Amino acid sequence: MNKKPNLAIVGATGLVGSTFLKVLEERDFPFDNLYMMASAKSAGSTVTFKGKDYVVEELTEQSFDKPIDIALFSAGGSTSEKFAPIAASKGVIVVDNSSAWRMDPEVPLVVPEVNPQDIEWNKGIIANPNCSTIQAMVPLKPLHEKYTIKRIVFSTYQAVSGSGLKGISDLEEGLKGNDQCKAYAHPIAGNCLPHIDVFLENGYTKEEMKMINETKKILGDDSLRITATTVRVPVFSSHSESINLEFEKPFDLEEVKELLANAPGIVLMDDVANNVYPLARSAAGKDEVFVGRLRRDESVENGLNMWVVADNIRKGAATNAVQIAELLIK
Ligand code: NAP
Ligand code: 3JM
Repeated sequence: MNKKPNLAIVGATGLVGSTFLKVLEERDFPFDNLYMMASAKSAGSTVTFKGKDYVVEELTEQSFDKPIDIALFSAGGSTSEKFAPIAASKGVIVVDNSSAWRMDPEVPLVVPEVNPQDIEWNKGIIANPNCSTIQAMVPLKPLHEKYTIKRIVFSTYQAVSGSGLKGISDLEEGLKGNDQCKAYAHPIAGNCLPHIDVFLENGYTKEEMKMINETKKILGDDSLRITATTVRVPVFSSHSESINLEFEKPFDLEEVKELLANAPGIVLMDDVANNVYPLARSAAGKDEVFVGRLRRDESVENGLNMWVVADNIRKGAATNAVQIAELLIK
């Protein structure tokens, strides 16, 4: 792209949308015109970007008739399902944060540190993976390249901000003793809910199947054996994950630490003698993926355990999408 792009933010009033704006501003993303879009509910309201007020417009089938180069979508799956193809048909490149298009074989699913080359075959829609998948891929990629992963066990501890403003409100109210359930089937305060997104026929949740299927697509390896349990916990920001890996090849633990410490987008925090390991509260507001508690799984031949934490709204959603947009204008 030679000129500065025209941008649209779809879902600009939401939690992810407002974080798009924060990240674009912090990274000084170049743009010419900027359009803010949301539902009819917030049409006419304003959002501020770089000190300027922008009027939010209702997303309609005509929204992309004006010249727009890149649209960052975070307005839910059904909105993306309907409007991403309309935008793409008008020459817009959509970076979509929902699960609507991720597994479509015509749509690249991209984590910039892992598979930036996949952006090239986009046909107008590029999907941002699920938050839990994104933070896992950043450390798994260099390990898979070097030692060849055979099997993965994901166990997640996910923040309420992943459920948008309703999830945050359920935890805030719950901490005050009001067990409201706007986002969840049960009170989240004082609980761990082994239930994220809907249950499927195989007994897994959709969130668990997103992690399994998206991992295979991003690492380009359908033979990987993967299982997952995803859990919502009473934490406001940042998802934590226990990841258990089994490799084809033997590894040296010190070499693994060095590999991860030098990989892009990772901060190694592994000094248990001084109680140093990744924590949700210290990862909040950051763009990197934090990795620690590295230790051998002594129950199998080439097994490794680790603890991986990242801000689910930043690297898990907005930052990853803005990094994709940065690759598009490079
Ligand atoms: P949120 O705070 O509830 O915000 C939802 C946004 O979508 C609001 O701006 C809302 O506009 C807009 N919207 C809803 N229905 C719409 C419609 N029919 N047309 C246009 N805009 C509409 O939710 P959030 O946490 O920001 O999440 C938004 C979406 O991002 C999620 O649904 C999910 O698909 C995706 N997400 C992805 C990840 C990830 O892992 N990559 C993480 C979190 C979320 P109004 O103000 O007008 O209601
Ligand atoms: C994260 O359409 C919806 O209700 C959105 C559900 C949702 C998703 C999704 O499936 O797109 C909420 C939070 C995600 C996601 O990243 O997969």
